[in-house]
Amino acid sequence: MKQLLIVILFFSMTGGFSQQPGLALWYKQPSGDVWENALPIGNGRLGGMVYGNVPKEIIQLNEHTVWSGSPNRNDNPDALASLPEVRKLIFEGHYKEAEKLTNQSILTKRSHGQKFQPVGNLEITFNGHDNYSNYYRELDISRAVTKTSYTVGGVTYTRETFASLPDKVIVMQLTASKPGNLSFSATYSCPHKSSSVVSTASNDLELTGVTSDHEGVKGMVKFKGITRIKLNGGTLSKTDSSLLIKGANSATIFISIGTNFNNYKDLGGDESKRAETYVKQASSKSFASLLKGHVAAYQHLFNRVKLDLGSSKDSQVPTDEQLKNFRNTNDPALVVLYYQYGRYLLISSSQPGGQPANLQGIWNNKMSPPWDSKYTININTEMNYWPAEKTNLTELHDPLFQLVKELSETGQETARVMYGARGWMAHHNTDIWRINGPVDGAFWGVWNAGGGWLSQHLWEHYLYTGDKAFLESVYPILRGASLFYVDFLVEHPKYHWLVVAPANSPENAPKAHEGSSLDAGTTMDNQIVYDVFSSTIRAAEILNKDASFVDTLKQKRGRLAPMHIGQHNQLQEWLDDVDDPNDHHRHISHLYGLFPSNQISPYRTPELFAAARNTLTQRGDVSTGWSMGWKINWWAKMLDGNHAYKLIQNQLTPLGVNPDGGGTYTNLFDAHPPFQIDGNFGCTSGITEMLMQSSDGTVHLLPALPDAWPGGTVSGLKTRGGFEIVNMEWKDTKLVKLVVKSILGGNLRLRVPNKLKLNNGTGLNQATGKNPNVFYQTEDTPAPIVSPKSTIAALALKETVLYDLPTQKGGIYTLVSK
Ligand code: FUC
Repeated sequence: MKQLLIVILFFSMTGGFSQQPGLALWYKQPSGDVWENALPIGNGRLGGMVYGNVPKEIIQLNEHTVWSGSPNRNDNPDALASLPEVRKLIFEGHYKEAEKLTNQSILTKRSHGQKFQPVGNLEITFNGHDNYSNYYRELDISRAVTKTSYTVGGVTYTRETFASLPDKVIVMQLTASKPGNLSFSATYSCPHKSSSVVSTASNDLELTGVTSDHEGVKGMVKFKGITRIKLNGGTLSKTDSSLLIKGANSATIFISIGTNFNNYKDLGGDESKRAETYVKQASSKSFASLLKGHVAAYQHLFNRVKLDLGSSKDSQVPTDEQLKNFRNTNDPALVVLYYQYGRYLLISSSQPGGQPANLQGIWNNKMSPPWDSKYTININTEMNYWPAEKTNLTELHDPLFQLVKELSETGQETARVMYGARGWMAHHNTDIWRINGPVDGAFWGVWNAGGGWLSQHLWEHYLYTGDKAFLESVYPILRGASLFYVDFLVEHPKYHWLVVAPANSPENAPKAHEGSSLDAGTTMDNQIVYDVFSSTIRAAEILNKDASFVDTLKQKRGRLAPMHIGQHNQLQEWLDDVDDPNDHHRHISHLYGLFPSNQISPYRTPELFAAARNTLTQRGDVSTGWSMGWKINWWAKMLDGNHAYKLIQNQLTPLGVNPDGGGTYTNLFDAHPPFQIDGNFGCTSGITEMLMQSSDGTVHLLPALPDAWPGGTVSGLKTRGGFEIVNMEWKDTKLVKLVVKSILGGNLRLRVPNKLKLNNGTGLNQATGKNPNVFYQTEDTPAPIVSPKSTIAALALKETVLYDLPTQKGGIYTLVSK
């Protein structure tokens, strides 16, 4: 009896089955018919939402290439002729007229982007299981496995499901605690008009379909799903469209999906052969060996980072209750769960060789999902990849690099036919066909920095890894992004800087523009062009090539507009001082310069730093999910841990509680609302930035520690310049121990909250001058122009200690507090 009690206590404290306490989402009730209650699994190629329902289980299925349409382009060649007039109208202040002409002659006349579509559901029916007890379900993110269990008539039924990383299929094992008690039927449902479900002579269940036509583009992605069931005991029979299992001891279900998609311009693959190959290979293995292979491949990535912020009794309730209580309790374990869930979601939705995580990662049950679940590249797609490098998942960045590479191919034609420019460009959206024409409307779509911003991810990857061969291979892409701006920038007739025109500051408009967002030389565009030029210059110098092009870029960069501090002591969003201090718009695009870029710094640009803080305060906290995710990063860069934590509280609030704002769904998906995965990734990045930053010439440790986390440990974070935080421990807000591995060698400049020494007792050198480590070079941000009405003053900063530690390649250094 005593032993039983201990077991029960253990289960209720750890969340039941999960192997690492705290690293499971767990619930005492099934999902019902709410998709956002279901638990996501994925292997980068396949996505599944496991409902854990009892009499009728549903696994909603996705495959990364199942998109409406087929290879297509959507440029509008009329743009070239109207460009001078659109620019003239903008420069003369006729913004509404400029918008009208833009909508007529620049906006696409073809597809506004295609839709990421579901494959269908696998539905598994258990007759007689309506009355059940002891219900439990979980997603164990330490192993990437879901589990559902319940009891009916004295028999305990258990299902374990995962999307195998190495074996390319989804696998579900069903067991009954008493032999011969497992009976169920399985079929597919499919929302596609052109689809069919049949059982085959070899006892498989097959789903065949073709994706939708959309906006004049014919749907031509063919997909094939095959479900195979292997039994231990019992019998398998079938109807024309379902499989029937009777009296088994256990069963293993293999779900395989293939499509004909080869790449954005080629649909010549054989979907049937692919689906058959995957199912054949996987079903020849035992469940135990599939599980073992999957967990090993998953943990190879997941286990690289460990975070412990402590726990409390508030952590020991089901995840939905934790979420409900979070903002009124002290539950650091939910922060850790949410943090690691971001890493779990990236591992599950973005694997080398596959498509990048889209607006919903890889999980979507709608034929017409919000914003087509495509790639919104004026923030959302970039945000998806913010955790990749710093949380030690560098290879998962690869699908985004592939997308950038493909956009640099398709975007050359766009640059040429629409704008008469060399190089390549993309506007604010793209899809699996790598369209780059402007979509949705002039207000949103005529933003020319999608390619520029995305190209910075290539440069960042180099800064983290020091991989010169990679830099060499992507240099033409960086160069092409710069070349576009070399040709596209024009002189502003009033201010005489070189500006992007037409432009907008994503999805926001000054009041004076009467509803038109069009402008020239918006702050975000200026910052992005500055970064694109700077990284191309540095890449060319590192690779020792293109000297005359570097000259051109330096000259042009010198003619870009500097940042402006306006009359409300704000960082100006536009060249004119027209910001409204009561504007709570979700985008604060001009803070791109603060994060992810490093043009605004507490130490190098104190006035801009103060202005950025005012802007953040004026815009307010609660907003859409992703906006709050970005704000966590910004407040971390503001070195204000408590404010960053406040944003975590706002984000980790059940949907519906924040008035006019987003939050989090029961399954911890981020709520814009609707579900968008960017907010999950943004928050994971932001929590990292609270603990460690490496963008401002130093490795800054505990830069934004909130009062809520006085002690903790983290291991495995990566910094620019190839340092790995093997372990960092803090107590009573003091950094007590640090173990750093130097992968590339070079100077490690540390900025820390308190004095440290090497563990052999040797003192550390106080840092002096510029950091000689090439990966820590920062550009000299041009001095801002400050409004005569502004009273901006530098902020007082918390004292920190700066050290220089010369490191050797492969060296491991242990530091302790003094
Ligand atoms: C941008 C944002 C919206 C949403 C959409 C997918 O348009 O302004 O809030 O995130 O992308």
